[in-house]
Amino acid sequence: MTLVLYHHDKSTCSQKVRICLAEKSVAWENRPVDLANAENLSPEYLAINPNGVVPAFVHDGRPIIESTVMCEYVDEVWPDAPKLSPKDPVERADMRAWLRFIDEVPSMAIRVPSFQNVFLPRFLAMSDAEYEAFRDQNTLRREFFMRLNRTGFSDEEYDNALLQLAATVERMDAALTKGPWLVGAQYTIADICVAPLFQRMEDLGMADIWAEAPRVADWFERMRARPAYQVAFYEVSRLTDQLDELRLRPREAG
Ligand SMILES: N[C@@H](CCC(=O)N[C@@H](CS)C(=O)NCC(=O)O)C(=O)O
Repeated sequence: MTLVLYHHDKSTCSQKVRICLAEKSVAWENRPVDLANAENLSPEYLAINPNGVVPAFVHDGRPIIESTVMCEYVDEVWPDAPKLSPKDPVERADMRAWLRFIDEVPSMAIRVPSFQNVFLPRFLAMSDAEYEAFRDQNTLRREFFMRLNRTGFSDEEYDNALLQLAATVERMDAALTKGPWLVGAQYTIADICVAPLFQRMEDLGMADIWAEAPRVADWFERMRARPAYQVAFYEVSRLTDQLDELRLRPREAG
């Protein structure tokens, strides 16, 4: 059985799948996707993931896409311990509701400070025409790049993203009263899927978002202490591992 992982060191969606694979001790073949050179939009990659995003994996010749789905797949195909989904249908539904929320709210919101504070110089260096060509080649993300508008998001959009991240922290802090994990006693895919977003917020200098949420702070420490987390966040996989490439704009990152 071979599993070929198409991913990017610093992509939060790739990081969650890497944590999952490490929890299950699943070996994978490494296929880095060069996002800076739009390899994700090459015909070869689109044949694996028609959405043109990372990650994806090919397991025994079959492509599996969507990071959250990939995590559930790994848990189902490698059913041995640790089991990362509750057996009880109510708890399982709770986990899946978290997964949906994580995909729809904080995973979308985190892109705003990431692009605004770190990835923007790449677009500032483009002419309007170059930017439009770049934006239009990716149908699924076109609307996002319309809003980024080459020179950065509006303050309104930026503030809204921070509010969504803060609301996520608040919801997690309430859920963790039943802790130590998001759905209670069992560590699940929900914990795995949201953890890289916290790593990203910390790397963006935004850790004070959970300064008033001690249960979340403790949860993040528990998360980080897991050997699988260390495996997934190998050297060069965090934004701060390439500090010289970072161009943080402190205005917003507070
Ligand atoms: N819903 C997708 C989202 C994947 C996604 O947005 N991936 C980003 C990296 S985290 C990407 O590939 N971006 C392409 C780019 O930056 O050009 C998933 O969870 O797999």
